[in-house]
Amino acid sequence: MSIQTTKRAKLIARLHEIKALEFGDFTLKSGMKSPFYLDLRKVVSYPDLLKSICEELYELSEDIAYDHLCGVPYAALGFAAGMAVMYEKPMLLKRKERKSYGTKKMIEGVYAPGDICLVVEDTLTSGMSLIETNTQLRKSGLVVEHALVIIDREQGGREVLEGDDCSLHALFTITEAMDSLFQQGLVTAEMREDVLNFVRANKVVANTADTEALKAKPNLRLSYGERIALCQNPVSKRLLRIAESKQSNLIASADVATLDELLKLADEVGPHICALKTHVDILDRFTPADGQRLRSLADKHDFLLFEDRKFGDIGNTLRLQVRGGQLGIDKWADFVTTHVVGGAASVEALNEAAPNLGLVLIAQMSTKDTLTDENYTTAAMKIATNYPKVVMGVVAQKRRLDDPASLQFTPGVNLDVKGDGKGQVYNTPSIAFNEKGADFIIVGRGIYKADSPLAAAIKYKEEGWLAYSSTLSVLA
Ligand code: S5P
Repeated sequence: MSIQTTKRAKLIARLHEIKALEFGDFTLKSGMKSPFYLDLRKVVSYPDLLKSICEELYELSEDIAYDHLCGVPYAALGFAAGMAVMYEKPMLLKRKERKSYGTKKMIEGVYAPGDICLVVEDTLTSGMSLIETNTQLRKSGLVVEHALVIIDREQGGREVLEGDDCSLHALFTITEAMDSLFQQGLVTAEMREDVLNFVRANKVVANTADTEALKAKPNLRLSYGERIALCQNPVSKRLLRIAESKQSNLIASADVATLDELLKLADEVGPHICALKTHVDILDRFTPADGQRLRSLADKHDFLLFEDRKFGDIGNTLRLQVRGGQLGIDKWADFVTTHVVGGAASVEALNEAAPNLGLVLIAQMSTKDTLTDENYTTAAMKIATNYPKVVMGVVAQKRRLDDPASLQFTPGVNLDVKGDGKGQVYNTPSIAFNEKGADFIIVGRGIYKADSPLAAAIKYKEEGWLAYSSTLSVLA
């Protein structure tokens, strides 16, 4: 056994000894029964152990360049502070709640925009608290690309973090911890099996090992979190991550006439949406600099920018349109719509011109007498699945593709009216999810024309989440 292995084995044994890792019959906060319980908060009472863990975490981070450390509150504060003192690394503190007086700062400490922050967490389950910390740090202008955790429970958090562009570095996976305890005679083979079976059966999100199994069960409606691992497009991963953490599948379509109205609406409904859909060519004025103002709001409230440009031309023109012109779409948008009337070549041309933009294909329109018939829609959906790295999914009214890696965006959603007298056909969020196979609903006038766009956004968010939740299958 190498020195390295011995050190790690001792560490896990000591965690077991102080009952930071316990086995038995436990009832979790959720009411669920668990054969083990992990509480690394206890470690602060054992300076020797705290020091060893900090040493190990530091070793794990040796190849990562960073300016600051930040622990996810509260459990990881001791570890981040320990590393900061031992290795003279500046630390930042993230507040759990915003101060109600004074500066209202969420991040305490001295830093500059663009500084790199390494995040530290004790245990990783769903990854949601780490993501919340990453989001706050990024909103404050810091760059977050890596996270250190002590124990990864292997319940899917790694994939959730991937969707947040954050690489995970874990001291132990729960499998490694259980193997080591078993080899040291500290747990029985049966106990090890019980724990590993429990984590496998209780995935918060799917991990990569489940990918094939999930693909083999195409009729299951998977959660947004589970689908993060299946999607190859990085913008899809981000969108799914936001949907899961904000519990919102609502895309607000901000078809307002002026830039000022657009910015006001984005700030108002921002906390409740996963993306803001724009038609910036209908605004009274717009330059790429205004795109950056939208970008700041998107970062502030954690939503993506979806420019509904509906491209539809030959490759050369597409390249000029997406990169040039007065709108500079590729400088600020996260994803865009495109018609595929020009065939797969349009997808390739757009991707070549703007490789970071996610593409959503218009496979089927919501209008009464649309020309997107069965054949067209099927062909468009085929193109979507043929380019999984580039295409996020389709705008459609009916799911014909059972590929959980492909997202369906469904417009034509309104709770109050059935149509607009100009061809638009409306359905409720419930019909969109239950009958039309939507993954995300797009709501325009239902929100921006409402007396209170904020109240309307909350209503559509809640209805959308309820409808989505009722269609979920449990991952077996
Ligand atoms: O088939 C479609 C495709 C799109 S992207 N039907 C649509 O209505 N849309 C867009 O969704 C449309 O351009 C508008 O921006 C939004 C619907 O707005 P609403 O006011 O009718 O909810």
